[in-house]
Amino acid sequence: VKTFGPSVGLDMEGALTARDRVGIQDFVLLDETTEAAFLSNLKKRFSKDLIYTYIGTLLVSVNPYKELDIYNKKQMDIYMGVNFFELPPHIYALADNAYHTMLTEFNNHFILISGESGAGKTEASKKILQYYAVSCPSTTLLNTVRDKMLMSNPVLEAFGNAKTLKNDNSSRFGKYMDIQFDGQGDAVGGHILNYLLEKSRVVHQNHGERNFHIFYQLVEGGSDDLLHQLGLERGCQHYNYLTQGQCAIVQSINDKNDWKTVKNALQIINFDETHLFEVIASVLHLGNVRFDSDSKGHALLNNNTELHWLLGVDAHRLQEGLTFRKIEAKKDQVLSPFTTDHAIYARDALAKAIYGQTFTWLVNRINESMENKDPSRKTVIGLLDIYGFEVFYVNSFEQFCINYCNEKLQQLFIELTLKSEQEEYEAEGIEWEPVQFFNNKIICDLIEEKHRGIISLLDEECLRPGDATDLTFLERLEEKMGNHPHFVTHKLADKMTRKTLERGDFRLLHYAGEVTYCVVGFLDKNNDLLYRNIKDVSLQLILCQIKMCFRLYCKYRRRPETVVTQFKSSLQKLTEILMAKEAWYIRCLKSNESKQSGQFDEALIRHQVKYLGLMEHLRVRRAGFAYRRKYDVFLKRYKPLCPATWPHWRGVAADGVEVLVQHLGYLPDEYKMGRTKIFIRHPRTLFATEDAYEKCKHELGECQLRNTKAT
Ligand code: AOV
Ligand code: MG
Repeated sequence: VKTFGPSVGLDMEGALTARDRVGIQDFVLLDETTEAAFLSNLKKRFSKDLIYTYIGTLLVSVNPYKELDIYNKKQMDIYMGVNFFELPPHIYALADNAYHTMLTEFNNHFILISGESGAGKTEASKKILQYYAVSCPSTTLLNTVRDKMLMSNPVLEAFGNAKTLKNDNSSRFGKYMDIQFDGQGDAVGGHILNYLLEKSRVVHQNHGERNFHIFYQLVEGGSDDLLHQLGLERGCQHYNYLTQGQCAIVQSINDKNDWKTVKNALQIINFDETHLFEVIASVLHLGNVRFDSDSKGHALLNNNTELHWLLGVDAHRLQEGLTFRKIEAKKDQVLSPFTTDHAIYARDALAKAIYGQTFTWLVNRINESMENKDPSRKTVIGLLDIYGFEVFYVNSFEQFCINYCNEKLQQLFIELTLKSEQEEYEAEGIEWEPVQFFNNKIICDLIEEKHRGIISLLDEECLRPGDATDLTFLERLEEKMGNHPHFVTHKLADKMTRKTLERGDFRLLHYAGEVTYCVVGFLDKNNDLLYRNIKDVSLQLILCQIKMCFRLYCKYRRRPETVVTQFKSSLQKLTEILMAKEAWYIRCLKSNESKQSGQFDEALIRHQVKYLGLMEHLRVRRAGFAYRRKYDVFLKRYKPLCPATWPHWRGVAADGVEVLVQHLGYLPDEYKMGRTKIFIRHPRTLFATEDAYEKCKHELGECQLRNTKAT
């Protein structure tokens, strides 16, 4: 059971007058729960580089876009094992509390980190991992597990993150990492589940965006020998797959240095990297394969194409796979020639498949290296860091999946916060009035409901033989969803703008804002099919290069489930994993759109505060009882305030608390005695008590107080 309530933190930030200086460090203690007061407090703290604020046990974090000197060993030591409310809010405090609760209660936890693209989720998850790696007790043996856990980060970021318009290091895959601890609190292993990598980025990047970091790191940072061995030239300008976004070189990114970090990390995880980079190089070479067309319009490989760099692949088969489709007619196999468009499509599909498989393989290898070899009892803390909600000028299938995922996490948050609050009151025998939330279940249903949701319609179109296209999918959507309050049809848009719209898009009113999705590519991306003969080639390539486990590919022999349906079931499984654990929340806010330090864009932040449901969360926290604390903890802190409890209370803690609060003059309506905790309705009651405690502390002297506490 958590033994803390809202943080008062007077110890570090001085007496209550500090509220004016640095704001309130727990929103629960704000005098009024208006949005204006909320924002003003956040802004005040942000201006002092205080990026963390609590709402009870939830941590709100505002991206500072600059390095703060608050993430070092010294800070870690300060937070280790200290009561949550006694120090200024920090991500270490949350990490530490989850850890100690896990140890004392021997149960599983997870930390849900949410917020839109660029809000600071990945940074937050790294800080937490570092905290556990550095602060937990250690033995030499286990250090290797920790190193591997830490090193998995730069590797996965290199292969799974990329520069987007929203974030120079944007996660393009979802990641859930279990950190496993033994009974002593030693980190003994780790396991990663990865979710839907944005593979389309391998072959196409929008203006101002890049491919995955690893490609640039390799061609910028790789040694002459390595590049020579892989048949690569130095510099990204030589590669089609690296230059479409026209921003291969970015100021904020140092590919050469990052290359060193990744190489070093790969060594620690014990990788045979050469083979890995052969595959990466193959993708770059593939991207440079060009096609001409013959007099009949059929695709021919351009003369200058050097297929031998696609190491391990029979050049003839590859050429055939890229320019012909193999059709099986009865017992015969017929080769049907491609147009150049088809050939490009086949080439890109192959590149995406190779990269996607390599990524999966990489995650598996990292998991093997972090595996807990000792199966004795263990508990876990799960860290969830997934791509945040994103809206671009043009949004496609990828954004649809990413934003759907964020709807699901918001849904989980709503259910768990409401549920846990309700359960706590119930468990403690306290009556309460629930606060109304906007429940985004309606949007989740719109997307994922069986037989009726957008995903079902999309799959139906994907599986329908004949003339299904992206536009027929759109027509079906309009037909079935036209009246849904969160689906905007063109017809409606027409009426409003009085323009004739011939757009291939639909609009969803997500919990976090409106997004217009362009349907072009939805069917293809959802099918994610590889022509059969190309599939054989890619299998051969991957088997040769990284000796990939054959099982992985065998699954694809049957017609696979569509991409979005696989994603839907993986999210369902994730929800189940999370629901079985105790939750901790970090809500990350993006301070401005231009990635500038010191800029607090009030409108942008207000919007996020709204859709993240922070005000409602605060109200729920305050509606019943803003503050709660276990009897023994409450008594331990405030017992000097009452002669009957000072210096010792010999009876049951609950009785001591009752005597204490009677003495302090708490009115009957102001507090409730639960089964194990005291619940206090208004923060001001606590403030008064805290004030009295501060005064008393001065009078008694720190020393005497501490000695008596210790006994
Ligand atoms: P995200 O994970 O939430 O976006 P990141 O964690 O990658 O966002 O943060 C984006 C950038 O903001 C980082 O690269 C840092 O430059 C800066 N930043 C974030 N948090 C901090 C911090 N605590 N201190 C200093 N700088 C920070 V996305 O993955 O795009 O949804 O998909
Ligand atoms: Mg991220």
